[in-house]
Amino acid sequence: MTVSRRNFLGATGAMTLLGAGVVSGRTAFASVPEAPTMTEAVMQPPLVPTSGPDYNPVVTLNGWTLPWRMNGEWKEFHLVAEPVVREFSPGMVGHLWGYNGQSPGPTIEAVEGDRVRIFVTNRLPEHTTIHWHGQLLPSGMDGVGGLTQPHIPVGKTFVYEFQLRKSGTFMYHPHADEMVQMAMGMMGFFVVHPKNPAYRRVDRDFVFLMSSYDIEPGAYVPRVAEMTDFNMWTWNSRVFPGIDPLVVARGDKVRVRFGNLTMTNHPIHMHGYDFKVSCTDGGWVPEAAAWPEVTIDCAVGQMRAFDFVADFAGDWAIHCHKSHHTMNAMGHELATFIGADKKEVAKKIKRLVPDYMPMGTAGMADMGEMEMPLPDNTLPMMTGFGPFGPIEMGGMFSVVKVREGQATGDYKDPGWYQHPSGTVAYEWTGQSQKAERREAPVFDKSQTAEVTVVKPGGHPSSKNQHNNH
Ligand SMILES: [Cu+2]
Repeated sequence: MTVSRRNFLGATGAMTLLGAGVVSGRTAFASVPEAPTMTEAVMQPPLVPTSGPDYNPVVTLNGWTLPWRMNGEWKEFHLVAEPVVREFSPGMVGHLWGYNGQSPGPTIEAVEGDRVRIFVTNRLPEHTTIHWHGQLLPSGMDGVGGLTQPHIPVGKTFVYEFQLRKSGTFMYHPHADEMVQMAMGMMGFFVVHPKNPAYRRVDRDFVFLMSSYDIEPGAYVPRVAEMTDFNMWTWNSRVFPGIDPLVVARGDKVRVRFGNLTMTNHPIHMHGYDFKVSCTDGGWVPEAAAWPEVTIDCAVGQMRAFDFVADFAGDWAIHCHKSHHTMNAMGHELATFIGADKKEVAKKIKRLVPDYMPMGTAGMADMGEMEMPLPDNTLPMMTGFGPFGPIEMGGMFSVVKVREGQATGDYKDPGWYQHPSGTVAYEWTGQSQKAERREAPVFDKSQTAEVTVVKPGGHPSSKNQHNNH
């Protein structure tokens, strides 16, 4: 199989293809294939195979597929582990580690039965390896530094060779100084297509990896020692509104595949449809056993794929159902002021801080539209504007855009859905019923409960004991 160089170079992003592409016949093993690199977080068109077994290539949200060359019966790829600058969403970049210019690295696609030879060059400041998560391969190709191979030293290139024994949904990531290297964004998708191109074939096939970062407002480098308190919840190291929409034509068979390399689980929920869970990193779920869901949880270190037929036109939200994971960096440490009257306190603060504005007394929705000065290189907590106003989301959120007549292979954002008249929720303008409202309970000092404080050590403290006399 060969890469269509023309198709590849016709891509929209700024890609530097350093002499890679088609190499026919046997090349001397001494030559390492060139390592293409990507400089922008822009979704590239699928890399359509022009020879060899046919398959429908995947689309990587805000990403791209790694070109390869044939060398005899080997399909050769070249990954370069290196520091990268990744834009999370317009207005914020992270200084991460990744592969070939981006985090995550480029998606690797191949076909069941292929022999793959993957060159890995280490341009990080420390050693690394790559583990091929989910692949069935010789133990010595499994990429666990110290256990199955020596680590790849700084500046060196190692070669991994194995045959792809089954099709499915996989990923790659380092197995060396893992806490640091994954917290810095080192990971990539690895899709193996079935040998039979008709098997479980879909028209559009989207992939993304979930990763999380702790980047303090104003900073650029993630705090790698963080274990639980992340503030950037990403798909392919992007946050809403920077995540590509999933654009499909009405009637398409659609697959969405994702993997989780964060430190917690993510229940991925899609609106407007029920779908069938079709594949995990363990393999295909037999069609008769694929179970229906509208939310599928993806635990740490797992991959899930679901399929649906895009029968219903519209703009359908797709997001993690943990509400803190659909928020961006600013605001996670806000106190709750719902129901509090902050007017008096605001007057006092304004004497000291003239810009101060009280927020959150009716909820936090006002933050979706607020424009207040932010520190450099950070994003508001909730953001993104739709045709009806602020969407009040961030983080792991995107939109499945199902459109009548979207051309095959066209992934361009078609804009907002034009709802047929009479199909949008509307304001009631007729006569209102008098609403019965409960008053908030009034704090009554005469009803104060008596409390006896018992200190550790056992006996009621005489100081804190309530005196009834
Ligand atoms: Cu989540």
